[in-house]
Amino acid sequence: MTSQSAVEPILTQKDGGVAVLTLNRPEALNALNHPLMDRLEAALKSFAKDDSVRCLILTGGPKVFAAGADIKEMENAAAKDMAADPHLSRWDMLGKFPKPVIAAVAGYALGGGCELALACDLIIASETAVFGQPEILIGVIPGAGGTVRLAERLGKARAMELILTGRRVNAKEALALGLVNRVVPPEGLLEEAMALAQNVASMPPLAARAAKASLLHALNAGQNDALAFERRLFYDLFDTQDQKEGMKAFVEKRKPRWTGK
Ligand code: DAK
Repeated sequence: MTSQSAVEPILTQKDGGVAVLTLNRPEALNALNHPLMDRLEAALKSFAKDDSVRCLILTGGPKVFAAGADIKEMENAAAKDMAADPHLSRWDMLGKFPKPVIAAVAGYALGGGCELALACDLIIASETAVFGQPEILIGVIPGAGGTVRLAERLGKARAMELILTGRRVNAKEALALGLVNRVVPPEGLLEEAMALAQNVASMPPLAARAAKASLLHALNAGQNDALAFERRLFYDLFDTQDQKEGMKAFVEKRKPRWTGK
């Protein structure tokens, strides 16, 4: 590794043409709170401009990728608070990052954590990885691209099942579903991601960017509309009792009682 800067709660590292971003909030399973997302956005902005960076790895380290957006931060929000929250726009940065991004996922990648991985171009999973969109279990829906990007990778039937039930899938099933590129033993995760990233980084950078842009363009016609629609429905659910109950129940470590209101 050539340089290292430790900026909590995101660690950044550069190795040749590859930058590694590590989510670093282990006490909350890397739950994605505002300070973490602020730092992630700042790091992405800086690496987007840095011509020496040709490929990015996003990881949560060897134990957990991310257990989602921070439920404790949004538990009491109303729909209008969510819609007016400037922090939430930070979530768009990764999907719009112009250079190839590889997610290296170990442990839980749930909710917003799964959506972060899905916004990456390639996903290398440790055998310990667990993916899922459990938002429905706390009274909401995926709001950062899950309904759009999971359906893109898995197709309607499989994405619908996972989003309607909140069921988690392990690394093996994720591979069979086409959610990830490959599965590796836990100890080989970063090494495998780095080897792939170095390979991508050795390609002519303008062609690599053009390849990514073209592939996303081909896949994403209509995606902006879909993302905006998803986000609006997600926000609206914050004016329901079921969202308050679902998130409160999570924080209080009990089963929610749904009223359909
Ligand atoms: N938020 C806050 N804290 C969390 C958390 C989360 N998502 N996940 C875990 N933690 C905290 C726990 O509260 C606990 O804290 P303490 O009680 O120790 O203070 C600590 O991390 C360890 O968690 P557990 O005790 O629960 O650990 P377990 O091993 O028993 O269970 C678990 C691990 C991952 C199965 C469980 O923690 C869990 O179910 N977590 C919640 C998963 C989840 O529901 N994720 C979806 C959240 S909603 C948007 C942007 C983003 C989003 C939407 C819109 N826009 C830009 C519009 C995203 C939304 C979401 O992600």
